[in-house]
Amino acid sequence: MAHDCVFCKIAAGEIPSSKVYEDEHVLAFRDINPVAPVHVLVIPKQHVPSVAEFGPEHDELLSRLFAAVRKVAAETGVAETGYRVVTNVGKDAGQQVFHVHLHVLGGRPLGPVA
Ligand code: D5M
Repeated sequence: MAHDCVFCKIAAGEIPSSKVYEDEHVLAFRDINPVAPVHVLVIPKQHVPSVAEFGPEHDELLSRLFAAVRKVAAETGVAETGYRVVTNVGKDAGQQVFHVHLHVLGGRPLGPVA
């Protein structure tokens, strides 16, 4: 667990969240500031600052994250209508929380990617 990481604290249950899915390695919870009717964040419980730090040792975790995305999509209904998966890396992308998270967005037509 990284010191002062809000998503590590959510993963540890120290900060409450609106959980959508959880297993031993991954947690999914609703974004506090949603930009779409469905806006869920899928995070590894392990602290990794961004996908830029992923290496071959994270291959299994990456697969688990996308398995969780599919479960979130089914659970929230957007598997039927379509959804977008986004992850921000660094300053120009506007990354605010430096703990890997996949935004799962859906529930309305999303338009072109920025
Ligand atoms: O997105 C970081 C996202 O994390 C942003 O959409 C708000 C969300 N966030 C921040 N704190 C919380 C808590 N406590 N619960 C739920 N969601 C939260 P980024 O990709 O880093 O710009």
